[in-house]
Amino acid sequence: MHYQTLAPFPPGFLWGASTSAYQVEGAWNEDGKGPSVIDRAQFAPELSDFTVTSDHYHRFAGDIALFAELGLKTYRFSIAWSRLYPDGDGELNPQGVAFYQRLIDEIRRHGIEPLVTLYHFDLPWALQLQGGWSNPRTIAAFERFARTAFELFGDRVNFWLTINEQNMMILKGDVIGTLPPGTPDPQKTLYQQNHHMMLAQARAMIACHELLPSAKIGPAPNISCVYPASSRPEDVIAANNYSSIRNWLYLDLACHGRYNALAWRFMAEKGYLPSITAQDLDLLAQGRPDFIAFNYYASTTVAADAPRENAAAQRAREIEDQQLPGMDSAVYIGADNPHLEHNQFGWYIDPVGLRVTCREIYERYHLPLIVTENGLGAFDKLTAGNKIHDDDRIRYLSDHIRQLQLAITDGVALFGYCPWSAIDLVSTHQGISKRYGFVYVNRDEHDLKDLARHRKKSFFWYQRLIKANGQRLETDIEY
Ligand code: BGP
Repeated sequence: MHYQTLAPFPPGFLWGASTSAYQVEGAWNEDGKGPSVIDRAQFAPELSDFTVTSDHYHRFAGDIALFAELGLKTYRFSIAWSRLYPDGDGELNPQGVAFYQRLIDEIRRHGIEPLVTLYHFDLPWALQLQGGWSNPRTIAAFERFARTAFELFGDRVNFWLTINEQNMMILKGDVIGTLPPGTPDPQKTLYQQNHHMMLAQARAMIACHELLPSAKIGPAPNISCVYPASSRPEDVIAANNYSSIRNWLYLDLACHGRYNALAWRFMAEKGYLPSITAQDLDLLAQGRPDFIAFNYYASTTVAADAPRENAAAQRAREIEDQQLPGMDSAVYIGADNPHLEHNQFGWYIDPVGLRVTCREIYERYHLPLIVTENGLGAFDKLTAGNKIHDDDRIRYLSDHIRQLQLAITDGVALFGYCPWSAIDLVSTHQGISKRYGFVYVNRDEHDLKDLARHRKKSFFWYQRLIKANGQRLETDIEY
């Protein structure tokens, strides 16, 4: 649809930016923090580990001052579960509590609204040793952790997110999930874990409404529209299949408290069905989100059966990369999209897909939306005078924000946008050289240098855009 005039971003729109605890904090074993699955995982030796990352734990005051200068209305960050409960479910760690008290106070002092993710990939290792999400006891541990966070910080936090990208943890269980290597019947195990996470999420949403009646809480999956590789009806069915398996399974459970019919048939056909009880279904029905947060990097394209070149090499990449669809030859097969460009890491760039995704989610669930991740990973270079000319990032963000304005004009109730990431941090599986931030952190994969912070060109561009409540989309800016 083409419009004569576009609706403006609503007043009070939450312009923000995001991080997650394990990717930005560092201090992995300080002040009583327990290890998480991330601290026990094996990463490629040429890439940075997660022990120091951006050292935000020690430098948060300076970082928050920079976010205030950037003009953020909201800052999305996560609480490291094992900083509050080193064993996941035992004694509360007072130093962990004190850190998040200080962090939240600092954020509020600058007039920024905290947007808190309860769980972003970093399950406490002690829980993993007892079976992690395969063990139903983890559900109660998560509820306890969530209740503690609501009780401790609920007087200053109005917006909560339950679980980051639960769908990616299930779909990419080998890379960012909680599947111990060598697990027999991995897919069935993952769908049982998924069911347990859904119950944990429902309990957290119920607890939030009970303890903090004026706060708002929502899920934070990675949702992307799925295109058929062609107008062949079989390809459309494949796209439909993948959309249910990748997207709607997770949001139907979170919002309607029921399993998506097609995804259920898929699990039944493959022998992946989780065991569930009647009480589970009651609980799922009671847990209701107030809004939907979602992460979007690019659209996905699938075909019914198109053979692809280099299938084996492609398969290896798909296992490693959360943004690629993968394949299940009877259901969908990841396909190329000749209409889209790639970034330096092979991820597609599709701003229009963000508008499509907003429309699809809003039409299905009629809940307010906030984008909690979107951004360009790039090999940014520090140049003379500590300048970082990240023009590609500016273009990427501008193009996506333009599509958001179109989505708002389409009638979508969007209340915020938080690009990934507020500051450079360590990528899930591609090191610190894959940078996303508005603020550059001076370090390499293994050389920590001085960890100094430098404002990138995109910092000034986003600052101007926020000041104009989204009306300054032009990409040129003096730097
Ligand atoms: C999402 C995660 C983030 C983040 C982002 C970018 O899947 O929620 O934690 O890292 O993707 O991905 P990557 O770091 O792999 O480039």
